[in-house]
Amino acid sequence: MTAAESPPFAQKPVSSASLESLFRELFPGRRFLVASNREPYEHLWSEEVGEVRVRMPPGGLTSALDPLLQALGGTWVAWGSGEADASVVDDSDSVRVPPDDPRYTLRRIWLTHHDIHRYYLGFSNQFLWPLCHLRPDLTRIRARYWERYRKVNRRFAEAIVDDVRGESAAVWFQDYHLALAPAYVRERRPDLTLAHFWHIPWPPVDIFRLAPHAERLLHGLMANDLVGFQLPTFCDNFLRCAQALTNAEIDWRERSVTSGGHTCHVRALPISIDIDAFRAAASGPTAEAQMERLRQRYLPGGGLVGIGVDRLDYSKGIPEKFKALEFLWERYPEFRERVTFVQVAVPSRTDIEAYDDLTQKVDRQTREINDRFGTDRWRPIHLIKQSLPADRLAVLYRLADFCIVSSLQDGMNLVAKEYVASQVDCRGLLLLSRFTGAAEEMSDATLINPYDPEQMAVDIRDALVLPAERKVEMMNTLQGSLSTIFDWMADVFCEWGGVTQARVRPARLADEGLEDDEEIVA
Ligand code: GDG
Repeated sequence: MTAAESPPFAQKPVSSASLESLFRELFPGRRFLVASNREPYEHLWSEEVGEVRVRMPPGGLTSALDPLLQALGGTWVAWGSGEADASVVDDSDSVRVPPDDPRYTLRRIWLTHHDIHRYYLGFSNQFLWPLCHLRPDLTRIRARYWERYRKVNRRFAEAIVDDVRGESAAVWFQDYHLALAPAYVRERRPDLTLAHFWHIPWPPVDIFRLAPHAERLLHGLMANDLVGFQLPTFCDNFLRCAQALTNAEIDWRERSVTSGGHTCHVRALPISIDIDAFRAAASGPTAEAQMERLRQRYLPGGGLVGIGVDRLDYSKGIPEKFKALEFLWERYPEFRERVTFVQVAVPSRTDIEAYDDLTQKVDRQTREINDRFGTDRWRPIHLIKQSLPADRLAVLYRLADFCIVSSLQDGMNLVAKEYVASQVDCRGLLLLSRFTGAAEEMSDATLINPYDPEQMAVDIRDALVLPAERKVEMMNTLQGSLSTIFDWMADVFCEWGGVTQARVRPARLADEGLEDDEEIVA
């Protein structure tokens, strides 16, 4: 049996179908709604005049939630960002998806130019994002950003309430763009059960307290029944913020916060990836042929190839990674012409100055390093600034002898998990920043400190010269520690179902005039 046939991953039999029955068991009679900034399908004008084509924007979460929505048949509320989105919706701004076999409703929220500038690029990405990534120096506080953030969150809430109508529902919010929407929904529909997953770090109270609207943001999230974070530390930070900045009561044993008679539970629920999808894309004859082509391109003279895959974001530590590689080639000349680095860095949020500065810095560093060490036969750094198709990415992960994740702060970091999942031959090394959520689970990675590039160069060298058997051993352990995104969803549902039943049950018993233990005896 080959390595590809016997993945050593922690296997649990969770699939979209079993998630569907789990949902129905935990949330009887409730419809399922998801709300996120990004939509799972975009409609675009095709080359043919008047024709529309559909695209699934790349993104692990949207592609993982889509089969679940397809199985449960609910509604997904999101910003309609595609240029032809408005041309295909009905009177309630909705369209059934997937287009070939419609199974659920995509309900679109329209954003104007000002909305995008102030709610998305402004409050979300120039205030909350830097604040949560411990960069208060990059925050931009503007009253108009906050006002628009409130308005757009209110619009999401109205669409949700309208879509639910007289029915009962479970609504799952995603991420930092929608911190206020849960409170707006709760005002109108106290009977709904609401959960939120916060994908990025939650900062310590000393940082969060500089938010002028800290209390409002906390109350927005506390309207949920469950708020999930990537790590226990983020849960603690959130509860400490609630304790210091609101009048809520904290129950540290239960990890919950109560305000205005409503209790919100806070849990660490680390996210993962669709392991099988990456492994399948990295396996088979087509992948192997593609791998050979890439090997010829990046390693015509042989040697080792390293990979980095990051959005071009200052939280990802790309300049620090390049500095460490520069030290590596400077101090250990034996690695020149022997180690090539491929960095996929897709530009993101390009209208924001800090991102523009970063792009220029990364371009400059690449030029300087390639000028300094490059030869006629060898280019040290290949910088790819465009999004690669998912299957190409999986092949690159498999090809790479090592992967460097050097985030300065990162809620989880899915790239680390994708690299490990795609290591069909089990020989790659993962160098992983201590400041990622992933580092908490992946202790057999080589943990690095991106704030210390000189030491990082030493760590890279030490890792590269490890005996092959040790590398296989480490990769096996890493693969054994991975669980799938479907396990994550099952964990979210179980926690959410548990807290919902605990809330609903006493109310139902009171309606029936029963004491709690009377029903247990019955
Ligand atoms: C946030 C949190 C948390 C990148 N380039 C290409 C491409 N990608 C994909 C990767 C990966 C995703 O983008 C990036 O995910 P990360 O987890 O690394 O980072 P964020 O975008 O900052 O995500 C993070 C995550 O939410 C989930 O909760 O882990 O901490 O910051 O999936 O593969 N995909 C394709 N081509 C590319 O060129 N197809």
